[in-house]
Amino acid sequence: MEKIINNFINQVYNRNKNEPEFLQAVSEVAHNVIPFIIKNEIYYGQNVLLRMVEPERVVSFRVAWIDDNEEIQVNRGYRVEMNSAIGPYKGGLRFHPSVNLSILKFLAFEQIFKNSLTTLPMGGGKGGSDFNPKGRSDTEVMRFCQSFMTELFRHIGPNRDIPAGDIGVGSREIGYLFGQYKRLKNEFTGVLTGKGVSWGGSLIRPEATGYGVVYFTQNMLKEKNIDFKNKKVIISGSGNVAQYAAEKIIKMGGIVLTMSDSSGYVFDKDGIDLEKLEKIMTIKNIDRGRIDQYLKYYPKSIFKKNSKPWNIKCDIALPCATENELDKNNAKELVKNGCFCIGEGANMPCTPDAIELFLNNKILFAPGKASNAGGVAVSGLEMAQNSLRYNWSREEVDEKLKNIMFEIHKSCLIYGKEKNYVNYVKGANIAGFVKVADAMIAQGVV
Ligand code: NDP
Ligand code: 2IT
Repeated sequence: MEKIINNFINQVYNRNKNEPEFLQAVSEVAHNVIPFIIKNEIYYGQNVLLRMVEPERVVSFRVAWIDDNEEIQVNRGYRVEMNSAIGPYKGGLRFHPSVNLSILKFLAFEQIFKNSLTTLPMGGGKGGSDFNPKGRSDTEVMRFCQSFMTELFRHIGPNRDIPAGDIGVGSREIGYLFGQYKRLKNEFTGVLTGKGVSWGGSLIRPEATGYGVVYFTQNMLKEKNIDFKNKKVIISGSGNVAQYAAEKIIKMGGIVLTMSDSSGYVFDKDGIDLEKLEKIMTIKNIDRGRIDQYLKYYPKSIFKKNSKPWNIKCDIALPCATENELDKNNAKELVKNGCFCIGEGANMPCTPDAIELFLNNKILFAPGKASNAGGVAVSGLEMAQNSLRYNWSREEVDEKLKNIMFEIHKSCLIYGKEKNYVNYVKGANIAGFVKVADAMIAQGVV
């Protein structure tokens, strides 16, 4: 078995030598899915996984724009259209200097399985640019977004490919992108999700990823008759996902001890309550500042520069910043300190050897493609509302989100249950695979 898996991974490696993040994501899926394919005749011999790792289409384009000093800037834009077997391409846009094809292909590949798990009809895609919004004025961001969309608009559409936000792309950027799309096409359609509520957005979409991570984690804890009450939780990141994960945990009676950004983390031993979280939201969303400004308001807390929070003693850890932010040493430290549950809010935040350590220690471990699927799930609900030309209430959307996270958890149990343990990684990978593979086989070799 190991030989067959390694042959497959080598084949993918030979075609994608300079794409370590993409190979990392493919390798994890291959280890779970290939043994399943071999055991199930309908998939055997169809080369479905080999087809899935080849994007249906990748577009890469120049994004030229003029900054506030009237200098011409050039960035690179991308859209990776990975798989449309079960629906139009769907996935976020990331604006960050680290963006390259490897990162977007890993994200688009993960998105295939995540979107399949949501129960909604969405294929997998991802895009973005190496543009760095940090330190840029609103008008610079607007000019960049307009230039980016002036090329992207010909590749997307409400029935073709529907982008949304990710790192560096929030409501401000979605607004500028939508405005330019509408102007170019002269059409008001649901081509992007994460829109403002007064112009086609869904209630709860900003909260959905963070809330969803907490709902999924709650489902895992419930299996062990545990809840969030009085549990010490450490969170990394202080962006969209981290903020709403923190809010939901606080409301469920948990104690949030840390939040972070790329400059370091804050540790508040008294717990970050809703009022303190409000301050963090102002610092990050309105002032577009750094997390250490928290100390200005709460001087008794601690700021650790250029560090990650994983050495703080906790019950539950939610990595909500970025890929590969939690390695094997961090995992060892967490387990040693008594942490018994990890819920990935970010995409692929734990390295493969960290995950192996968690699984070997029978830690409750939720992989991002299951636990952070609430964001894209509510994006799917936003698409449904746009098609209906109707809006559901906050309560209705929240209830649907809870149900979807419950169903994803249930799907993980189907394929992930082992003796006295649930391997959610295996469960999510196989459950996500089956639906897409069935559709691909039904649609022939395309
Ligand atoms: P935001 O841009 O809102 O926030 C990102 C946060 O992570 C910030 O605190 C940022 O710090 C930090 N961060 C980003 N890059 C790095 C890095 N290289 N090293 C350390 N810290 C970093 O993004 P989101 O909250 O939307 O996304 C966070 C994660 O969740 C990503 O992995 C994303 O793919 C994933 N995700 C997002 C979804 C969504 O709906 N938004 C849905 C599902 C997954 P700083 O402010 O200093 O940059
Ligand atoms: O990684 C993700 O699932 C997202 N960034 C959200 C994608 C979406 O289309 O809402």
